[in-house]
Amino acid sequence: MTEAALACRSCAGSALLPVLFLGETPLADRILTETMLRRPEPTFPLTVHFCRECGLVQIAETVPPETLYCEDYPYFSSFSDALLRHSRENAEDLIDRYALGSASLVIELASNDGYMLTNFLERGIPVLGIDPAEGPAQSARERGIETLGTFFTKELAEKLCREGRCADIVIANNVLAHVPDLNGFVAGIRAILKQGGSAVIEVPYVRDLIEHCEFDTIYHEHLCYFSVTALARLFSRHALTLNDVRRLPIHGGSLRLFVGHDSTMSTAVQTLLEEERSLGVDRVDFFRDFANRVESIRGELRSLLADLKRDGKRIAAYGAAAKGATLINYVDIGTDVIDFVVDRNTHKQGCFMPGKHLPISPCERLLDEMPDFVLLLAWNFAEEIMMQQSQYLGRGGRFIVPVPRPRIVDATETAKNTV
Ligand code: DWN
Repeated sequence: MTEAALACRSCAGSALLPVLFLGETPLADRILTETMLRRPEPTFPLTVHFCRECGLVQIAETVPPETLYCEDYPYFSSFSDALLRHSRENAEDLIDRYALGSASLVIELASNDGYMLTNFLERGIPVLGIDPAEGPAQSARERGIETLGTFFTKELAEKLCREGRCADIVIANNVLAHVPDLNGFVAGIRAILKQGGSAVIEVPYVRDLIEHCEFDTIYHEHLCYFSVTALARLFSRHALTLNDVRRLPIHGGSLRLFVGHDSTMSTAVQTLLEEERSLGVDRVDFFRDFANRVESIRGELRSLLADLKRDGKRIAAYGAAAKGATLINYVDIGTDVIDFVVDRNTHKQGCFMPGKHLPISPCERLLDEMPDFVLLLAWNFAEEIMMQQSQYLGRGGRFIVPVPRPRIVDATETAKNTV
């Protein structure tokens, strides 16, 4: 059963204002097998709120993490070359920036299949992974990365420190938004981080989400949607400081945070805080018209797909992504419109997407069947995917990119973009 948060997940304030309701939706990463199709599929309300006291954007419902990150959690980070490149660059930068070596310890929270820690291990730097999803955790162990198959908590942090395993670097990419006990998680980071160490945390940036209308990145795994304003307040509550920050293009726009025990705050942090104040990201009005823009995208995409189907066009989709599940269920795109979805993740092939039960196939099916259009559900990897599918484009295939507004991309446009 879920519980609706009646208090802010960060400051515990009661001034939560609703800004968007995406309906009753299935769990976005709950890919279904044939057998699971025969059982009722759980759905949960998806309601976004803004906290007027600390500025945190968050969903009200909390689905138990044990339900979300169970044995067959299907998300494996290593299926994206762009993400692997992004992670390697991040690791190499950290090794240089903090002069990491054999006497250092890098601990990653939500280490998935070891995609990130492997870059440190190859350089002889001791690592430890922590991830409750057994499938990805086992993949990490098979590549030689010690991984604790559990959730990160303050208690675990204190236990590791008692065992002499405090961290020079704590990495936490795309996990801070996922934890129900946000304050406990940050208190754990404070406990496990050595003096002079740094927690390097990546989160999707709520400013990009709103400005580019990335409503499909809202689903039950993502409990929070962070601004620098809300993050600075969260860390200071635990005697930590947001020392530095960088904006990144990954996942539709993210922040890389550098958090530590010392109280310095870089110009980059001050600048983003000032920009958020002038834009109003720390006030509910910034989010008010978001719901209207989401509704107009829904209408435009439904009309475009209906027109194409009326013209006898065959449409597939690319990327059985969690964000894709939000999109197809909120926009109501079923097997009457989409014939199949392709995805490189072999754990998802042969299964079905949540809610609309779109069948998932290997990517080769695109060239085998040459659908006229492909709805790009994994739009955050558009460049990588369109390069990979250049043959499909070259044979006249076209992609439909759904956000920030639905648009058709063909070989000529991708050629222009690669110039
Ligand atoms: O926070 C999260 C984000 C960071 O990643 C997690 N909760 C779950 C996940 O969300 P997602 O499933 O929307 O993420 P992706 O990585 O955007 O999903 C991409 C999908 O597309 C994956 O199923 C893999 C697939 N893919 C592919 O088939 N061919 C991806 C690439 C790059 C490709 O070339």
